[in-house]
Amino acid sequence: MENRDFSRILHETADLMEIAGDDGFRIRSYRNGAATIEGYPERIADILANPNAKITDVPGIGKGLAAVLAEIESRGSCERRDELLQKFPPAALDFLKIQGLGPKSIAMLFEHFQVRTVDELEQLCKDQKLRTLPRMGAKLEEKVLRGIAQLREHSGRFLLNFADNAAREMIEHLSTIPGIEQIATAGSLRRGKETIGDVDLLVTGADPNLVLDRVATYPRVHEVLGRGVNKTSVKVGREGLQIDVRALEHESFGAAMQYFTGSKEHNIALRQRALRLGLTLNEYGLFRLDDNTRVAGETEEGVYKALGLDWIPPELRENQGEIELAESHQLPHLVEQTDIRGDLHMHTTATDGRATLEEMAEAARALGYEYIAITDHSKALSMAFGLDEKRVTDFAHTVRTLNERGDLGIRIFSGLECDILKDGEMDIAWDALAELDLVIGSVHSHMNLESAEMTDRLLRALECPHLTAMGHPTGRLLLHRDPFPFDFDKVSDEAIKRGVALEINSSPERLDLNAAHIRAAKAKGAKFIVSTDAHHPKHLLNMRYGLLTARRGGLTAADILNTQSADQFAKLLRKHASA
Ligand code: DGT
Ligand code: CA
Ligand code: CA
Ligand code: ZN
Repeated sequence: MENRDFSRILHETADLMEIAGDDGFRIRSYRNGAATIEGYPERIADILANPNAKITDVPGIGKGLAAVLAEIESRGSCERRDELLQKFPPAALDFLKIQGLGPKSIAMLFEHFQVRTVDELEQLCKDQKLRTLPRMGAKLEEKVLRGIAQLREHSGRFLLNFADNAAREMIEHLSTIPGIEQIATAGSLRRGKETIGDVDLLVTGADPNLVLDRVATYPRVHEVLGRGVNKTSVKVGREGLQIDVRALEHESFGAAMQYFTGSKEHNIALRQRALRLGLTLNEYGLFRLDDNTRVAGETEEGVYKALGLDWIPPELRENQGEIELAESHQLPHLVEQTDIRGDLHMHTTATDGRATLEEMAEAARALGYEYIAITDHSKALSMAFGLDEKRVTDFAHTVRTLNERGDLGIRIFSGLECDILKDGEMDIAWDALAELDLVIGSVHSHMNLESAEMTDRLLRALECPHLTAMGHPTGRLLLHRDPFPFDFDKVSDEAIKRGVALEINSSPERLDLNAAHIRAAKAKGAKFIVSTDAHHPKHLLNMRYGLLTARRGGLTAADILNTQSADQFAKLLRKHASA
């Protein structure tokens, strides 16, 4: 249980209590608790587990909430939540996930229409029934319909890191099977897609029966969905992520990897190409149409080669021009982890991070980085204890001294994740920003502006000469909040003109920019930073997900500023400052 999970369950319970019309004071205490926990620097689970620590010492957590938190820790729910889930239809939690529909409206819908399912709610909107209730109108009906479409898109999908970790654990569980040769990840996970429907694993070498039996004994399996001769599908964990495991012959491993990696669109285009060459491609191999001779299949490279193509990195397999590039040997040399020399976005205990500057520096040094930028929040995020002008200037000074002493074994750039206020003004005065090595400008509030107003806000922010990069530029939270609307073309043009980089935020909840935006901006000459937004040393490892996203966007090391050496990067910053 991470703090985020506690916070989510508290919010959810507060929402359910609001639908039920519970006491407002109690609801507020749940919500305040959720907000505190979300930004709290220590892990709530650790505090609960530590006999020498008191959870009631956390501000805003009284005796009542303390008991609730202990319950959530032990079984993922609490008494009031369970009661309300019993009382309301099972779809109540789905209703709460529909953007634009709050607990008060849901209560009214339950009362007046006795809606039980999302489908029924959809029908009500289509029949224009919502507008017959007080304070509901045509606009809300449209909003709810959009929200329902989104909910359906999101449901049954998982964040990349969640699927990645589940796959890794399953692979470890299978790795001791006698005779095993290879266990590989295929599907959307191998392509590095931002959300994952199910995990696809391929296994060679061992007796298929042994493999499929072993899958079912994985401790987190809670349902075996099906078992065939070479394939088994299971659901793991409370969340019910599906894992498909296929046991294969060595000789068809390459063809199976190719087939099950997808994407479907890429595969269809590839099969058409095979047919034009008098070949047929399936998950067992590449065969001649006339006499069924096997042409390739043991390795993926062999399959692509026999089709007259260079091997295509999985991240590019979306049928967006990669096959043509592979044919003419023009595929980009995509950025790799070893190209990355520093991480440029992270938080410390000065604001809402969980580790000190020294701890973050040590973790980054251990990863082999040459430099990091510390970018704590600015004062608009008062909940996170954001920095004001005085603290910004002091911090810049501290970092200069630290670098002069040089005993951290890694170069530190002084930075700030500066809030872009509603009107596009920077949250911190320019002369204080000028003291820093770099500034990431981010939107954290007023995300519901109309597109034109949001565009103006971002263009205004770009006028600040100290801005180095736009942080998580579209504000999306995967499976949770859509990007805020704005004219991406206009804003990225202006960023390019002013030499401001675009961030690829590697946090698995964001992966912002996405691959399509990256591609479009790269085509116009944009520069990028790939950074983790780490709030804990372990988050530095999320670089992996940002890089997958950068690769899906076709980026090479040359497109990314933090592939430069510390000196080169410092020079870039100075040049930008004096431009
Ligand atoms: P997901 O699981 O929704 O995140 O996305 P994928 O791409 O992992 O999709 P999945 O698990 O349904 O199938 C894995 C791969 O198998 C898919 O990327 C391509 C291949 N595949 C599945 N169904 C078909 C199909 O009907 N035609 C073709 N050509 N390939 C398919
Ligand atoms: Ca899949
Ligand atoms: Ca699958
Ligand atoms: Zn941020």
